[in-house]
Amino acid sequence: MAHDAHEVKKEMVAIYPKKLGKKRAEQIVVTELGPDGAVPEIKANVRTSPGIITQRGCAYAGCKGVVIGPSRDILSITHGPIGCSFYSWLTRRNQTRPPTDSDPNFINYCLSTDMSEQEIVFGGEKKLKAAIKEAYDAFHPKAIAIFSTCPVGLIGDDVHAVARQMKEELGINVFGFSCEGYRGVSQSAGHHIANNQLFRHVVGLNELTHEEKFKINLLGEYNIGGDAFVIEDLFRRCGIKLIATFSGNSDYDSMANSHTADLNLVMCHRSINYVAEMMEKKFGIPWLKINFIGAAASAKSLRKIAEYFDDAELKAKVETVIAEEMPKVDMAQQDVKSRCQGKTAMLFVGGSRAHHYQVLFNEMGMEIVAAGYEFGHRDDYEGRKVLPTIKVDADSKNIEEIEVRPDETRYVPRLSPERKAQLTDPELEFQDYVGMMPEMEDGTLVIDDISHHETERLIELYKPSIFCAGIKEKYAVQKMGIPCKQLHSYDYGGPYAGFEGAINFYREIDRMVNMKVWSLLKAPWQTLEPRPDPAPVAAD
Ligand code: CFM
Repeated sequence: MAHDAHEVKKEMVAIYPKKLGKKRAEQIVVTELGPDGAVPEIKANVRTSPGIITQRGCAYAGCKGVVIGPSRDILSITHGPIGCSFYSWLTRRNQTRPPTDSDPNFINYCLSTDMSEQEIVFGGEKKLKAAIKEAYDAFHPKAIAIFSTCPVGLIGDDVHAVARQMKEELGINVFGFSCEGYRGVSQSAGHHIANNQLFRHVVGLNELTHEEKFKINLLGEYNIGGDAFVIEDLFRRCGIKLIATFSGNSDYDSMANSHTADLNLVMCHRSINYVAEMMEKKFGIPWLKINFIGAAASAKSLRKIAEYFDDAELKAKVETVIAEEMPKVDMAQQDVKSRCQGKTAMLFVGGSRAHHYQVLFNEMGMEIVAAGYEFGHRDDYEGRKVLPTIKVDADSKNIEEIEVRPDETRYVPRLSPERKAQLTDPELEFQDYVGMMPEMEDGTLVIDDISHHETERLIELYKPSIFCAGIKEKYAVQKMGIPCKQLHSYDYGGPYAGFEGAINFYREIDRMVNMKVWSLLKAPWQTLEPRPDPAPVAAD
């Protein structure tokens, strides 16, 4: 398996036409940590080249499906053709648990204006208004969110004007999102659009106060497979008061109340860093990057929170919880290591999990041979320190940047300048994210927006023990004789967060990489003639 990653890269891009090969070569790098902690530059968050078969989704998916979708009592209406709505209906396995059976929970519903030829030609605003009215009469929600699909932008329906009118007419909060699928190069654009509108129309509307000492929000945790339930339980046991999660297992009132917290924890940096930054500017709430994927990472994250609040009692409670959990984790680790040590994994998923899940594989003694994001930006790969050097291209300029100023009455700095100055240890990642690449072994391949051809070549060359991706890749990969774990939906499994989740994950991966069925399959490279070497083309 000893492949030279540089050679693999050359070979992978050699098959492309020259211009495409040059672009892909900038999106494929071999990790190498420089003496000053610098990593190679990667090209990311750029348009996918047509025809290469990408894993990416659209801006509507990022806004409706990812950021707002998991919230249970904001009634979501898709303004667009029925297909957009249908394919965003319960596909993400984001779970929710209303406090009682009589509390609202709209997650099971799928509401759409079912836009058709009539509206495309004569405009859809009338139909949208009628849909909002009908939805209100049926559900009486506190808030209604309207999501724009591609045709809305093309024909010029003004969802924001409709939202304003209906807000006045119904007396509830109604807001729209200009998240047409084409708005950006991937779902990442939709995250930003969702963040902006949540900040503008929800955050800060509920002034409920709390007596508890350690008040936090959890940003960028979407409760896939029940992850948020596990994390909530850890907070409860440590005496940490969770005001709001954006947006797993969340409700409207808690998000509206989130400005009363004293710390924002950022789990998925890619999808929610904008809210963290804006809340800091407007309300003075600092943020901290944490990761509850992996047992060691969970312990570290709890310790970071305790360090931030600098409270002896909290520190002691955190240590008690870690001490209660770690023996079970250690036992499970020992067990799976005996069968998984030295096995290899590849992770190509999203904008944060390709990084976070490396921790779990390492805890099992497994090695990461290649990883990449679908739609991460350079800061997710190289760390936020590269932010000032990122060139803002026309596609990014399309997405609104809200100008935020300190709130006249509600801006309260949570830390003294002296205390802030103490929180500079890079390990703490206080208002910082170090990114994926600095934490990877030298010589590992990092590939942004991987294509189908590259996926196949990687598998043929490295024959990894497991490939992690999503439903679009799963069966293509498995037909090659390699087990594929879905890291978006977790297949039918989870939770994988926290200590309990880590044990679940070890067992699942152990089962998958040691399953005998894979050795009985004949993969194409075992039965077909080897493909001829492509003509060499300069890759670098
Ligand atoms: Fe964040 Fe996510 Fe992810 Fe993401 Fe996603 Fe997801 Fe993901 Mo699928 S918000 S970037 S847009 S961690 S839906 S819960 S699994 S691609 S790595």
